[in-house]
Amino acid sequence: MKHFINLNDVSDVKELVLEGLHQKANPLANQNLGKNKTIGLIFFNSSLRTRISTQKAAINLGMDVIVMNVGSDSWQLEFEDGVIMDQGKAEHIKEAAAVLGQYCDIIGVRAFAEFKSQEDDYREIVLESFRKYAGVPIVNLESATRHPCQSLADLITIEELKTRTRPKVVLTWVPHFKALPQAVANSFAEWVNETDYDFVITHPEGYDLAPQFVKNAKVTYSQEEAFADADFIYAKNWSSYSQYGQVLSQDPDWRITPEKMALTHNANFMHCLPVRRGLKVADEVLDSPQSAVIQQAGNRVWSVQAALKKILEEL
Ligand code: SN0
Repeated sequence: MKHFINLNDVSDVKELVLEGLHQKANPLANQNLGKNKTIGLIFFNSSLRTRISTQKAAINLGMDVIVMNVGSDSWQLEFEDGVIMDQGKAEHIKEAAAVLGQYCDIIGVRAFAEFKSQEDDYREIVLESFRKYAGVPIVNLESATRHPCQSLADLITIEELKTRTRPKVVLTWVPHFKALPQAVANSFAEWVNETDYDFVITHPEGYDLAPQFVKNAKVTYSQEEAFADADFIYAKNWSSYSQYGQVLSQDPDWRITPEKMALTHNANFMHCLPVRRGLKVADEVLDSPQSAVIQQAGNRVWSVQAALKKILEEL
């Protein structure tokens, strides 16, 4: 694998999920693969799981790790071509990415949607600039539209927990007062659409995800209908795509409660974390044995370890 930016970089999703499970069973089996290789992790936004799980995976593969927070620790970067740089941004991505590529064998980048322009966010200006100018493989640590490390961990978790060969998987919108990115939901839909799971997306009107992610998934505005017979409830808030970046609803009726979980086929509860207790989901659900959120977060190590292994094998 050359890069791990989006699903187009992956030749076989099923095989990558199996690789993740294999890494989990044999965490140190490829300890020499990354020897004398350096990964640089560049964060434009906050992180807990992504930061530590990627470091852990890189260490398991024998790599050295360098972490940088852009903004607080470095120059502000310009991404537009042909501008006169007479404002706050001191360095252009053309130089910054190329220089980082001189120091690192692989670069991981986290850059959330900025919500200033749908077009800029959806053309993935930050990640694609790194791909263009760094000259080394790029790993997406959550970009404006996608979070593949999360989605791969999600599929690994579903494979571990499923009790039916073709589980019913439900992606449900939950309320939040802030405008959150669509990346996790987009990416989850994109990856689940590669499986043969029965896949349903439910959200209030106005929250349809971009069509290229929804594809042929069933969409319903009735959460109750979606939950019937579900094996997995994947909760996530996202802001509107059509009224880009806006919070159109904070309806508390969309919160996940034990009563709603009772409508399902004894479903596992999933969330990428961080989760705001009480706002999106009741404590009783998160604290119940049905909650898979810690196992899911644990699987973040094996998902990125599988992706890094594939990249290292081709370096
Ligand atoms: C991010 C998101 O994409 O929704 C990261 C998820 C992995 N989540 C948040 O920004 C949550 C912020 C909050 O205040 O709850």
